[in-house]
Amino acid sequence: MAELKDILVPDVGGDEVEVIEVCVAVGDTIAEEDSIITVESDKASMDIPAPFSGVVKEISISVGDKVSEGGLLIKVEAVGSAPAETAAPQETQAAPVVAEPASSAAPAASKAVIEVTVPDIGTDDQVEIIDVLVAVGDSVSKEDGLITLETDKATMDVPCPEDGVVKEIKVAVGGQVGQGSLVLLLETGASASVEASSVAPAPIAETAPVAAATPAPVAATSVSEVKDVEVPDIGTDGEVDVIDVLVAVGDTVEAEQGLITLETDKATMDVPAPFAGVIKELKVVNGGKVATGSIIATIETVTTTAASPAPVAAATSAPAPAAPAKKAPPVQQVHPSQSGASASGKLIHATPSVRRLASEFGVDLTKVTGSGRKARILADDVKSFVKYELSRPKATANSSVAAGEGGLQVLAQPKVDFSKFGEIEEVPLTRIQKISGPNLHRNWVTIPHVTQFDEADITSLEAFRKEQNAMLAKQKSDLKITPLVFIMKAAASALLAYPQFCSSLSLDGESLIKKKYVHIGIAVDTPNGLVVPVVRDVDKKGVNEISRELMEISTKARDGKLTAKDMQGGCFTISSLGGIGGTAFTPIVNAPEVGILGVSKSEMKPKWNGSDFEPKLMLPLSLSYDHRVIDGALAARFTVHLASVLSDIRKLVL
Ligand code: CAO
Repeated sequence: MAELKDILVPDVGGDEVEVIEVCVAVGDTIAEEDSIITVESDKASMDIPAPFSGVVKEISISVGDKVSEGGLLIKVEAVGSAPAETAAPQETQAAPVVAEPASSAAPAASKAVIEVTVPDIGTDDQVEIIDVLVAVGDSVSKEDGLITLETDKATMDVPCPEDGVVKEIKVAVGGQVGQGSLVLLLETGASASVEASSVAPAPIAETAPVAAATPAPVAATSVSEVKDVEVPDIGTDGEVDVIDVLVAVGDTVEAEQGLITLETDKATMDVPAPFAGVIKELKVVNGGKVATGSIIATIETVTTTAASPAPVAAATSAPAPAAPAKKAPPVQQVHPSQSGASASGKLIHATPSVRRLASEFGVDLTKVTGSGRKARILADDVKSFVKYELSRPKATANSSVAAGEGGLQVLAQPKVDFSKFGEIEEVPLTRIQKISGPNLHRNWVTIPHVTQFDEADITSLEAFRKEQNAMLAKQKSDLKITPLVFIMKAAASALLAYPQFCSSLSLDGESLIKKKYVHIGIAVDTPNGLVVPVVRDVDKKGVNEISRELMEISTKARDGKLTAKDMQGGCFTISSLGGIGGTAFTPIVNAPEVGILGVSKSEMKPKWNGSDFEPKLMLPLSLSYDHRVIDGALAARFTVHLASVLSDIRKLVL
């Protein structure tokens, strides 16, 4: 029978860590190594994998809880396991997320060269090295990334176990490593060199086999050191202004975190902390001056040395006294959802906390330029990116809109100095252009447009229109009927016949809002740009009334006297370029409407009547529509209806 087993918090490299994600639910079947929860310490986030497969029966923690080693996470009904027994905590623990490095050396006074090996990476398999982040001769701080590994689940950095100088690198990009593989030799300042030690090298501290080891108590010792932080080479001999002090005494800072901001005559720059620690003293003030080598602050660094939880069996059989083995900082394991490789394939180097910050702000890390070592993205880079994105001009008529709704990304406009090629003049956009441009752009990129072309035989309509205009002229009326008025009437008829065109998509895209009125917007060309006043209840008005209204609103539009109300409430738009020319065009849907009719110049064409060619005045129609709402067949029916009404306007009274 299946037994119920506890899964406990393994060694998480610290006292308490916060649960930031619970990756399983009661009833889930989990496989060995599947992530159970993600926890976050002040240094890293890490997944805790299942030590065995089974079905989740009970979850004892939730997001926001603080957990520590040995705490109960979940109860799992192990599949195909032996009968239940009283499991000692270590028998049911997940494999430790943090393993011991092979940095073992006996104490001595001089420098030491230690071996840095790959800690527990949560898999027994070999994984690929996708980046080597340091070079021989580099000074590295504790927790600096040394190499980046990629498993099938995540990318992770192998951090440096302590401050030192890289003496020799034993791996290369593209190589394969596993737990315990030698990464590099590090010369450290504090502990002994292997050669200097008279005692036999201590056995490399390994994580005890999960089912057999009883960890010995961990004896931790902390050594603190107060170090000066100087202004690095700032590329100038003189003094520069301190324009911002980014930290205060008592602050805990991470390596690479900005301490102060300097301003030269060429640039502003942050001076980062070369190592992590606590600010003990600040030697600069806002508005002060510094030069290369000036002391900025003193930082207290704390180095914790912990005895290895060596297996009992190993400890008793070890012939030589084991030198204290340094506990590696936790591997900065990245949750699969934040894997180092972006969708575009670009590798991103950032710590989990930076990735988390980016995801809180919705920042796509592939767009952020890293200013840390080897282009590593720092928290400040994410913050600067957000500041820049918020401050830069939004979608204007000629802008390169980097991010629209739906994560639309487009390439930035190339910067061209046109004056290099001849004389130029820069003219500001009109107010209308500045407003309509971004709207047109949004509609163009967010609405899936299709344009249906058709033509209407308006031979008899034109004869009728001319008769009417002749009569109006005789009556000394100022009224003049243009083809557009009949097109508006025909459109109203088509909107009533196909009400789908008289609708708008709800904002959540879940429903259609059908309008029971027929208000039609007319695109009017004005010296200041395009405006779209609305003629209301076109279906209920006569040709003369619409003609008068059209004349009034187009005059008002050209005089710049339209009010916002004049331009609201449209269900459908007509853009007529017939008075100018052209054979067809593809108008842009005027959201939230779903259709727009473009009208081009009518033309006499020979039309076959079955026995002869007849001259017919043909009016080109271009119907653009939102394909999310309108199907192609419906659009074709709509234009056929329009053409049929325009060919025989008696149908308007049917
Ligand atoms: N085919 C042939 N002749 C046409 C025609 C057509 N489709 N449409 C209009 N005409 C004729 C008219 O009959 C008139 O001729 P007469 O003076 O001989 O009678 C002449 O062209 C001018 O008409 P109009 O443009 O003054 O009047 P209208 O009612 O057709 O249009 C308005 C009014 C306000 C829509 C128009 O002036 C306008 O601004 N059109 C531009 C719209 C526009 O810019 N759309 C593009 C939007 S996308 O950038």
